[in-house]
Amino acid sequence: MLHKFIPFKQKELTTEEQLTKSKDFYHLLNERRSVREFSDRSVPKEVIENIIKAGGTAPSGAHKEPWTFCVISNSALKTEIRKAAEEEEKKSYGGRMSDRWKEDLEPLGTTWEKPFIEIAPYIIVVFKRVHETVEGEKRNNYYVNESIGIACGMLISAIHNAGLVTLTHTPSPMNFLGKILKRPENERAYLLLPVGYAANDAEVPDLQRKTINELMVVYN
Ligand code: IYR
Repeated sequence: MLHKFIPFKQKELTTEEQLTKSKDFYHLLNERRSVREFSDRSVPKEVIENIIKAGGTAPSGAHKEPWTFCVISNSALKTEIRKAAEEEEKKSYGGRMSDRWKEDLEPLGTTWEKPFIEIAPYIIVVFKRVHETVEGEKRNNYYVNESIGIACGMLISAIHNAGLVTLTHTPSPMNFLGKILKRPENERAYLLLPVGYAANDAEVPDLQRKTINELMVVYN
């Protein structure tokens, strides 16, 4: 059955406002960096809730919203997750990743050690819901990877906008997360994000982003 449709009122901006707002937003996002060294400074719970709500505004295939955001602040759980993640990472860095892959990671200085999982006040583990069960019947969701990728992008932007830092951590394989967090069988771990403040002595690599000419191809 068709949804009830309601009028859509677009917020009108002047050209000047469009120019300023688009530039300011770009500058804001351009300041975002993946940070690997965290402080244990606490973050208000309501800020985390607002961030999660922002992630949940993402578009999704047939509006199925195929995501669950698990927010972990419990120390024992964080320790358990860190241990399990490092076990997988040790195997990955110790041989599962190709030599080329390890060469590509070398300039970033990443290793199998993931202390940020325990130090950051919050860990968000994003799960994708591959199907729902309606009246006992399995129903697949649509464009799950696209939908959840967009939601994570919005979540990361919201984290940055709130003056916090994060890192997209992808221990591989990630199925230990579903087990530790006792998620239902229709959910698969997608991304692990520590959230908090950067350590005082945190450093990031001096990276350059692609220029507009490298990013954009125009067809007039
Ligand atoms: N998942 C590992 C390895 C890793 C892979 C890529 I591609 C990175 O950009 C960074 C790390 C880890 O989280 O360390």
